[in-house]
Amino acid sequence: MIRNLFLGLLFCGWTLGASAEDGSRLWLRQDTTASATIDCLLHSQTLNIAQRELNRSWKGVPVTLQLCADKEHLALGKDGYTIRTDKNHIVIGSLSETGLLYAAYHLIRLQETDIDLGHLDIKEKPAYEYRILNHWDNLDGTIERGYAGHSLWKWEELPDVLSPRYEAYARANASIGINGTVLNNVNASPEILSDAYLLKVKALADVFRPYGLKVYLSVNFASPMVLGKLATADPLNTEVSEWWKKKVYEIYSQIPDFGGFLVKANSEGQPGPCDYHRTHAEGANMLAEALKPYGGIVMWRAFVYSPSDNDRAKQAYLEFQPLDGKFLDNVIVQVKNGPIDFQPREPYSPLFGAMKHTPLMAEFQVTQEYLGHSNHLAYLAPMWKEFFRYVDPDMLRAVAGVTNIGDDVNWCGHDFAQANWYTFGRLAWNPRLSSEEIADEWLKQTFTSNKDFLVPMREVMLESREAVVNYMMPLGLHHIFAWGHHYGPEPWCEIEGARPDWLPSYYHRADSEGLGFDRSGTGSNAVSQYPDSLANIWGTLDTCPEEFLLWFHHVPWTYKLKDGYTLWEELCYKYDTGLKEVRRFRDTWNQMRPYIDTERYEAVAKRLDIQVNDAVWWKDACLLYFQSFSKMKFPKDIEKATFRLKELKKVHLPITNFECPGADILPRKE
Ligand code: GCW
Repeated sequence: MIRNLFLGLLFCGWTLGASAEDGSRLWLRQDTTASATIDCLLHSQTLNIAQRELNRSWKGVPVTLQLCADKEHLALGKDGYTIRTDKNHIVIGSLSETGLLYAAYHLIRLQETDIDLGHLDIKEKPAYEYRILNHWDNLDGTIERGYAGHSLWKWEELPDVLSPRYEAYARANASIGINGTVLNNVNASPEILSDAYLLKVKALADVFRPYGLKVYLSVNFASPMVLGKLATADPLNTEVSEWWKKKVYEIYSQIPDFGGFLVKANSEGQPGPCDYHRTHAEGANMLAEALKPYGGIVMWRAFVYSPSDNDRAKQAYLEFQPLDGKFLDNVIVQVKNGPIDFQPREPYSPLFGAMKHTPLMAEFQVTQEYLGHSNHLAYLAPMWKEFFRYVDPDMLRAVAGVTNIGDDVNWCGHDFAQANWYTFGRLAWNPRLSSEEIADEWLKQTFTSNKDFLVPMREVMLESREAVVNYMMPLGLHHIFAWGHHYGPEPWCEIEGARPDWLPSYYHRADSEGLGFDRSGTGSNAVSQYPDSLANIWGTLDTCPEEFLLWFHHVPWTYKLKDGYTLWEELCYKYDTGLKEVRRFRDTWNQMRPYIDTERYEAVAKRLDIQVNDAVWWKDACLLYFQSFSKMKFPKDIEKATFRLKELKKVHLPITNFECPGADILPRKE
């Protein structure tokens, strides 16, 4: 009853919301004046949604939805589909109902992005079977590294009350082909597997199911001890494996299409098989055996590092590579895109390509933990495409994205952060799409197709990630963030007793000679984990691409770069360029007022102001600090420092997960 009431409100909200531009409608803002004929002989929840979507939006010729089990559609798999014009009529075909739903969204997208609809002959097959969002949502409603409010999941109200946003969430995901969601943080509370929470999870799974969205859970490896009161969580102990089997049985009794488990084990203090001198493979396989009879999978994270003499960038490889071929076939090892941790720029993780006998999935971070939270405009497609330049998409079994979604009205905090959710879905479907294509699609649907808006804003989006790299960590610098919140700069940060690999100086290694982490043959030799063809180039100072220079080398301040500038000068120019770029983004945005609604215009403008101030802060903090080592003068043509190092060292942001004041707490100078 309550559920129906909420669903009623939801659909009414779709209509009522038509003129409000608070960002809540994401890229699904099509109006509702459609009147086309939509035919479908069959009925089911999923097909009804597909029909309803077309009924309310499709303005073209009649459309027929057909389930097809012919050779062509069998080859396209369960999520694939065809869309074809047949005389004055469009036929959509798929092996599955979900495929038809995806096709319906595709057709609407074509209409909304002004594609010629005259002679459609489309064949689609997703690159990956698993296209999964990872929520780092805690059961108390907070979100680890979440910057768009509280968790969407109202655990205290579930399962009785179903927020209308659950269905809106599933709909948005289906519209871009995302088919799985891990509901809870990888730093997992065992409580998620309790009877009470499983009922809540089931309630969500029931809402998501018609949209083709499966539910997965992060599990705590010590759950048998905490929930089952066993004396151990040793994966080779029979009582332990029986406990998991029983738990998995309970889950599937309630959620027959449950997707499986995501596990962070023996990483940053989480329990795991290594606590019992077992390997990651032994831990993963024990869970995989429990899930196997039901078709469930284990996504086992390779994000491991411990304080040791070994370069952190090498550790995941050292631990996982020897386990290649030792995982059961329903285990997928989930590897972050880079070897450290979602930095604004990292080379790809060398594990990709080094585990030929193990299914691997890439973990991208959609939430901007290291790219200005929800204050900075940073379109991440170019970053993920850079990864795919080195890692062949066909080598992966799946992709995961750590989501940026919270209960903010516009879902993601920054209106442009919605583009990163959208992009993750589109690239998970087709990693060969270009950053330009995706930006274009998103801008047209989210704002307007007007060229005077589209062209300049596409440019801003495409340049935005490089700008962040420039004003935060150019030339291969990494992890020089402030302690804890990872928002602002703190390259000087020293905390007594802290793990060295959590401190910026571990990464930048600034001294009177130069700057950067020597990972070449003369240093940690992390570069040797890459194929020889790359290792030779990256490991040699003169041939290393400048974007990775300080990642792989400790470079003298006076070393001459390709453009003739010294390292010191180049560093100065990069920070200065980053700042200028963001100012340009703000100026461009300021001219966009005529083309869009005031509400979103103002919201973005406000955040761009913060971003400009933050870029000043980054530039001043890093350059003034590094100058204390280089002892060299600033080039005359860069902008003068606004702040003094002394005053910047005193800045401690009162940051919460929900809102970050940005450089607003600094004396505002522009
Ligand atoms: O980068 C670190 C984050 C942690 C996160 C961890 C991980 C969920 O700062 O907040 O924990 O990565 O990926 O497990």
